[in-house]
Amino acid sequence: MSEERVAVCIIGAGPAGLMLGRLLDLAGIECVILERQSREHVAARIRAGVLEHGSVALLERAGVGARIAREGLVHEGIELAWGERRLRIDLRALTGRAVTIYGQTEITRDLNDAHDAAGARVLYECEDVALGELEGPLAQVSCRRHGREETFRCDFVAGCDGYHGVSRRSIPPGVRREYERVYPVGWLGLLADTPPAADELIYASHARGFALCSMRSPGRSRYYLQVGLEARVEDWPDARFWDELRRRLPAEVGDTIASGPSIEKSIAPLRSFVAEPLRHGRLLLAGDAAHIVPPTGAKGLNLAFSDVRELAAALVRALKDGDDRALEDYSATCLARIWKAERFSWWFTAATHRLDDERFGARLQQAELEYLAGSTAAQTSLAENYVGLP
Ligand code: RFL
Ligand code: PHB
Repeated sequence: MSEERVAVCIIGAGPAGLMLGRLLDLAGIECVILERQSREHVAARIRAGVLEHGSVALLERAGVGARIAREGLVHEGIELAWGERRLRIDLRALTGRAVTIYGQTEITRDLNDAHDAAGARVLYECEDVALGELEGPLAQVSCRRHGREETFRCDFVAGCDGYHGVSRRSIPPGVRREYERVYPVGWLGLLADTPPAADELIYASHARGFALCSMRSPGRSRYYLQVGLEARVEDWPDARFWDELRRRLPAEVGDTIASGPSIEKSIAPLRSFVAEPLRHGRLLLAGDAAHIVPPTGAKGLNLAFSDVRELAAALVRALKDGDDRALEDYSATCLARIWKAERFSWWFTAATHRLDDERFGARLQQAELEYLAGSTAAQTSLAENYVGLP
């Protein structure tokens, strides 16, 4: 049994926790990161791919901007497709901004390398992490690691432990309000070392369900198919995936798709979720621990980074200047952005996925896409949300 005092105890070493740790470290604030999984497990999770300008800028500020500047793919537009129609949304022309394609696996690696170089404390394989005394003069976080009980006493706990973590559940039910929408579908993702279908991402709406053509590099593609909640990865051998993908894309795209063996395949259910408030006493939630968006808008990681940017600044003010005002505003400041991202992610999902068998809904969807095709105002609205609201 050991007991230790730190300023900030961060739960979770996903992008939110690792980034917060970097920003605090650079500000000279002592922190420790406790992660349930092994480092290898966290590093192997294939997830986000699209970064807003603000997220790229935050990587730079955290001292890990060099590789994304070299290897990130800057995309100035995205494509929507339905039937044989293709519509390019010119992000640059409509907003002056672009997005960067760079995998979450690479972000995790860059942040971990920076933590290693700085000698930061990122503790993996922490079991039974438990939070206590959140409303007392010092919070307490305990866990078991390699058979040893460890306790941390801290000024603040940052709950960056994702949707399934313990932090959010440490807020009493009477204080916590949760808002949720569950969709009757999931995304089946496939990663392959094949050249991408096109130069830009293609979001395809089809009677058989949504499909997305994305990428990680000029030689590595990432594709997604809308599937039912009963779908299992074993039911989707590669050949079935490639066949289904081709059927959901305009023929001129489908006919040129280069297929190949998958490197990874996984299914994620779609969900919209927000927990309010983001603060309870000495606990502050950030990232997926507080909110989930369906991946259609590519907002999850970007939202996690904007939470953490606010949180780092607020913690620095509280711990260095004794000024708690930014911490008091933290929840409301973040929730304003979170709900806008929830709205956009819900809208983009509803406009492109088959969510029920209703014929009326299918016709509305078609009208939505045709309205977009004919209206610069509608395209600007999509574009400004996609590149990230200020
Ligand atoms: P994470 O990444 O879930 O990390 C949380 C960490 O906490 C650990 N943990 C615990 N540690 C200690 N004790 C406990 N009791 C713990 N419980 C959990 C976990 O092991 C984990 O390491 O949350 P974080 O850091 O908030 O990051 C959020 C992002 O990962 C997520 O929002 C994005 O991946 C969402 N997302 C996308 N976001 C984008 O911005 N752009 C995209 O293009 C994009 N594409 C996607 C996505 C998510 C997807 N899936 C699989 C859900 C595509 C997909 C398919
Ligand atoms: C991805 O490349 O993983 C990706 C791209 C765009 C999205 C979601 C995921 O909207």
